[in-house]
Amino acid sequence: MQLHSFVITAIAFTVACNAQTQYTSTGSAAVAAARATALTLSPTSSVQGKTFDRFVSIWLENTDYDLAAGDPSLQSLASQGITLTNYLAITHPSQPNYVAAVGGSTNGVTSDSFTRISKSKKTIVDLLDAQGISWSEYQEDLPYSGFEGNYVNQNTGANDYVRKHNPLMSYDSVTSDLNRLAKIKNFTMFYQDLNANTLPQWMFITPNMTNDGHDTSVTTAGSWAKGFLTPLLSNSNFMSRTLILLTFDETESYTSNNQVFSILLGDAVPASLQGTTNDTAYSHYSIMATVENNWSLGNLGLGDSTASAFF
Ligand SMILES: *[C@@H]1O[C@H](CO)[C@@H](O)[C@H](O)[C@H]1NC(C)=O
Ligand SMILES: *[C@@H]1O[C@H](CO)[C@@H](O)[C@H](O)[C@H]1NC(C)=O
Ligand SMILES: *[C@@H]1O[C@H](CO)[C@@H](O)[C@H](O)[C@H]1NC(C)=O
Ligand SMILES: CC(=O)N[C@H]1CO[C@H](CO)[C@@H](O)[C@@H]1O
Repeated sequence: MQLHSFVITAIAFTVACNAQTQYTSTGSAAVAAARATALTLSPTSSVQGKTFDRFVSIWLENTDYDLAAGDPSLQSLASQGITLTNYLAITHPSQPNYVAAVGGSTNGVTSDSFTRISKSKKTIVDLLDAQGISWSEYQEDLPYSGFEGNYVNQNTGANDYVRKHNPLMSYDSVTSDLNRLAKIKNFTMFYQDLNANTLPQWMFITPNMTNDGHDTSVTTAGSWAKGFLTPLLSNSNFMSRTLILLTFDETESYTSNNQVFSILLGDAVPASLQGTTNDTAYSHYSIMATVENNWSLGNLGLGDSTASAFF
């Protein structure tokens, strides 16, 4: 119970802060107190899937297809996987794309503002939990597991971790459950889980506002992605029948058809398909469709039920 009250205190503080600062920051004293007691969980499982036993989404930000396709780091990754040449994001701006990728619908979200989606709305984690498939999110610079606000770089004040890029965080069906909040973790925990061989079977990875290209450029985002993934591609604690989707939340341009550069990577990609392209029509809803198909999860009857799966 003590833990619970700390968490509530942090939330109350965050919301109070919000009124003055438009949710850009949370006081470091409250963060330090909550961090000391925040519940963190790293459950594992080994449910065999049809095509893969682990699925990893990694999202970069706001880049038009041609610009991403021309980036040398992304080209280098693409040469090791399958480039999806007809993959569309769902909408603009960022947040509804993230929300839709785990819930099969934008759930009425149309902006990047702080939002909460009714507890009655389900997500992919309801389907994963029902089959005992372990999951976690890894959000770079989230100050502690389950933190519900935004967090700026404590030295520079720059945007760093943002709630709008955390797909599960807007769902009350996730945040009302402390055991679920405890699986929304940061990169410190990612490397701890990697080294301890306790990574889950489903994960969503969001780099910070520098590394995802949002506040920088596709050059930074591509170079981060290549640097992050290269050691993982040969680490057996990460790579064991693993399928990785590297994509962008949306295009920068609001007048294009929202085609985003997307690559499938990992040892679940057959060697014969490495360095190939695939022009099947996919969207962010294909992420859920792929996972649901692989583990026979059923679906939410939303965007996930009509989208094509990658495999
Ligand atoms: C990441 O989260 C863990 C668990 O809550 C926390 O102990 C750690 O301090 C966090 N790391 C950073 C860099 O904030
Ligand atoms: C984002 O993370 C990198 C390390 O991966 C760090 O160097 C950078 O300062 C972070 N960006 C911000 C705005 O804190
Ligand atoms: C690519 O395209 C074909 C349809 O031509 C599809 O059946 C196949 O499974 C697709 N997926 C991948 C990841 O190659
Ligand atoms: C081929 C196949 O359907 N494999 C597995 C998919 O996932 C379920 C778990 O939900 C397994 O029971 C299947 O064997």
